[in-house]
Formats: sequence, structure tokens, C-alpha cells
Amino acid sequence: MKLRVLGLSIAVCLLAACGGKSDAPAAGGDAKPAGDAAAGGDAKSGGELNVYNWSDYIAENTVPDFEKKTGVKVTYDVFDSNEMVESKLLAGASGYDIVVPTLNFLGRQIQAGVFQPLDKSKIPNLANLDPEMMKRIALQDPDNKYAVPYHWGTTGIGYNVDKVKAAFGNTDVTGSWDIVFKPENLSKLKSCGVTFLDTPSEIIPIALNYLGEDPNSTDPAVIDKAAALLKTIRPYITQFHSSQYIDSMAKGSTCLVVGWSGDVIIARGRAEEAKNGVKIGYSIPKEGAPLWFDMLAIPKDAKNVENAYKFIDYLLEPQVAADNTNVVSYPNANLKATDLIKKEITGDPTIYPPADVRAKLFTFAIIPPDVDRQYTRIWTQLKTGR
Ligand code: N2P
Repeated sequence: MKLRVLGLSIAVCLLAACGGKSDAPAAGGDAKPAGDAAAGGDAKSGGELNVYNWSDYIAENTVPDFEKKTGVKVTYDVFDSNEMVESKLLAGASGYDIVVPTLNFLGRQIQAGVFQPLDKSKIPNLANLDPEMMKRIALQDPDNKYAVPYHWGTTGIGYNVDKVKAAFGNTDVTGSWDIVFKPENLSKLKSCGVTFLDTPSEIIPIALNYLGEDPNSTDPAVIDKAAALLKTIRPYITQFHSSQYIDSMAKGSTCLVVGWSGDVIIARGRAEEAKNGVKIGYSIPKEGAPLWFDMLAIPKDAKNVENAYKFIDYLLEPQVAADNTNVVSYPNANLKATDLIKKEITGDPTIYPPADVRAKLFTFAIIPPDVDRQYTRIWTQLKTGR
């Protein structure tokens, strides 16, 4: 297998075992797979497959085992933002056979005609998926026609337990978004490093939800309230990035992140492995937080469609799905995998939120074009400090 980051081919190294060096994602990356099964590879092989997935999102053995089993040669590229996947998909001829956008982005990409409908007879393991979750997903992928859930998760607060304690004394401040959105709080953490995901499509809805507004509001005046709030805390945000925080938290150089559940848990694991004394917590704040699904889909112009089906079906095998969840700490929708997942993962309420917490989670709507433009404007201004 080839893993490509920023257009470079590097040795296979997908997750924690790599010490996080190779999986920095292709933010701004320009990797483009060859994409032509007929042109490449050994005639005896099972052909090729070009996969574009989130960084830090798969167990080390998953792709090599698939290659051994099928003879398919996989090129595996990584990204860390929906915006990047979308720009490649909309430009056309991405060269990918499988991509993994988040459900609300997938929803508008479906509307833009980017994907091919799934031939479900080629994915027998679809039967393993939780019908309740599929119903929820069908709100943005009607009839589950185009996509299959890979992992789901939440967006919340990752924090360095000791540094937050040092800044706030013994008051537990991590259970509320107040720690992030009140300038007098966030300012206390600036010196130990504050990272926000570099994505307006999550941070703006989180800010709106905190303000008691509809997180998916399309009213420009309401959305501007989120912009105003973010402006007040901007001086204390030290980095916008959607993947480096795994390592920087693990090393202790970031003490608060607005980030994705599994990534924070991966950081916690890396710190434990390194025995460096860094203790990391993840909180789903009491005001509520996003719940999202990342979806496997096949672009219309994919060249290796049969192999894409094989890979999707393989990812839905209970043991494969469980191995991935065991490594990346993101839940999956595979009911047959649940018993194969480590109890410390299924029993961790920050990874599998209990019903009372789930009740407060919100999902992202499909972002209409004018809202998208407003989000982008707000984000550029925020990042450049204007
Ligand atoms: C994996 C991040 C995936 C979560 N590193 C974003 N949907």
C-alpha cells in the first residue's frame, strides 16, 4: 500500500504506532491518484483502489490485510477537512474510488451529482448496520442510496487535565462551553496553547448553539452573532488546525482544543504510551455538541468501482469494523461489531455518550450556498484577525 501525504509517497504507517509523524494530513495537499486500473499494476493483481480518507482514522492492519486478501493495490491518501474533499470532488476527476465526507457535506455533494448510487447487492455486510442510525442518515442521504457510514463521533473539548486545573484551581470548568467562549476563561489558557478545528462548518454552529440559537440557522443576522462571539475570544486562540492537535496535545504543548472525540482519545493514548505524565480529558459540554457521521461513497467517475465495493464491504465486516474502532476510538454503526470492541471503549461515556448526553447532541444541516459564503467570509476574517 502507498500512503500519500502532501503528494508524497511514503512508507506505510497509519496510526498511533507511527508516533504520529507520518499522518499529518494533506492540508492543502495536492495528491492525485493515477486512478487508471488498466494502466497500472501487476496483471496478476486484483487491480487498484484509490481511497481518500480522514487522517488518523484506520487501524494499521486494515489496508494491508485487504490487499493480502484480494490482491488489490491500495493507494491511501488522507485529508483533514471536508472543505478540501469537497473542492476535489466538485472540480471533478478526483481520481478517487472511495471518499469519506461528513454526512451534511455528502448531502450537498449528492445534490451536485458527484456520487454514483450504490449497488447494494455488492455490499452484503450492509445487513450488519444499525437500522436506527441508517434511518437518521437517510435524512440527508434519502433511502441510504449513495453512502455507508464509516465512523461517527462528536465535536467537543479536549483538555490537558493538569494545565486546566492549574489555570482554574479545583473548579471543574470543562463541562461547559463557557471555558471556550468566555474571554476571561480562554485567556487563562492562551499561554499553554489553544487550538480550534480549522473548519467554519463546525465552529460556527457550535458558537450558535452556545448562544442559544439554532446551530443550523441560515439567518445572516443570527450567524453574525456567532462571528461576534468568536471575535471576542480570537486573541486567545493560538492555532487553527484539524489534525496536528493529536500530537501537540499528547506532547503537552496544546492544553485545550475544540476538536473531534476520537482524535482527543488518540492523543490521550499517545501520551499514556509515551509515559510523559500528560493527562488528557475529553468533554461533551452540557450545552450540547455536534454529532456527525462520516460516510463512504463512490464518486461517479471512479475507475475501480468493483474494488470500491469490495473495500466497503470489507470495512463492514464485524472484526474489521471493531479493529478500526478499537484503534481510532470512533464508534461505528455496525451492530455486529459491538461485542468485538474493547469494553473500555464501549464503556467510555466520552466515546459512546449515554442517552442523556445524546439527547443534547445536534446534527449539521446541509449548508446552503449563501450561508457557505458567509461562513467562509467570517472564517477568513477570524483567522486573519480582522
Ligand atoms: C479523523 C477525524 C474525523 C472526524 N481524524 C471528522 N469528521
